[in-house]
Amino acid sequence: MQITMNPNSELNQSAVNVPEVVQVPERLIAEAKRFQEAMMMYTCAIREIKTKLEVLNDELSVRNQRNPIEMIKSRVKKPSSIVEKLQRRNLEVSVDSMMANLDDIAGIRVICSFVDDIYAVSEMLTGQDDIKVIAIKDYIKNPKPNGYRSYHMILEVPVFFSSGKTPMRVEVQVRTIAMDFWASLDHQLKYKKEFIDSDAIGQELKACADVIAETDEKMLSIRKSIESQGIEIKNDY
Ligand code: 0O2
Repeated sequence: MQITMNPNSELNQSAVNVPEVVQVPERLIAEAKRFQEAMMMYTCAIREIKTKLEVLNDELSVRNQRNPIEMIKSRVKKPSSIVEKLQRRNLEVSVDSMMANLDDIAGIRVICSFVDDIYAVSEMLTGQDDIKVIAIKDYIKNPKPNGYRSYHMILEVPVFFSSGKTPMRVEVQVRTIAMDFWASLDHQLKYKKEFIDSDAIGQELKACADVIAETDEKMLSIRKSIESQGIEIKNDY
């Protein structure tokens, strides 16, 4: 079958108006490739730390019949958040600047059952001889004024690529299920703060954070009291 085109048809007119192909500068293509490569490297660094955490959890669950880790979540920071953070700090927006200045491109969130699990897991991880601790912020012993609680670590882990060993930084946030529940909702509600009485809401959120912290403490003391009676605690899921 042969298809013929009317030169005056609308379809043909729009084909005539197709814009010329835009030439993307070589420099931009090279930077985009470097960005893609950097993201791959951060993803691999996440995998290294995640494996270490999973090994610890498996070992402890066999030894103690109880998993200290409920869940592990991870993400690489979105390009828009990277640009926003670099601009907020008045830093150059480039791949080199991102890698030199931002420690939270790779992020892991570890959700533990009890508060003492947070410190046990964190110590076991930082005690490994290939892990370098860059910074620690204990927002559990020193909660943020808004009530935020979590244990933050910036760690450096060696990742072996074809070109050799590269130290990569990963932010690890460790918190209980209850702290995670609060932080997740706080994160959502923050976006609406400009439309509401943020002072009153802030106080209510802080009050919730304090109740949650108290509950975490109570749950830990209940577990200890059960253990002191020689009763084994199991979490099978
Ligand atoms: P996202 O989307 O979770 O990655 P900065 O990163 O410059 O804002 P700093 O001192 O480098 O601050 O880091 P800090 O204080 O250790 O906290 C960084 C991360 O902790 C945040 O990342 C949040 O994930 C979490 N966080 C800190 N404070 C709060 C809080 O009040 N509420 C909640 N829900 N989370 C908090 P990002 O990059 O801000 O966001």
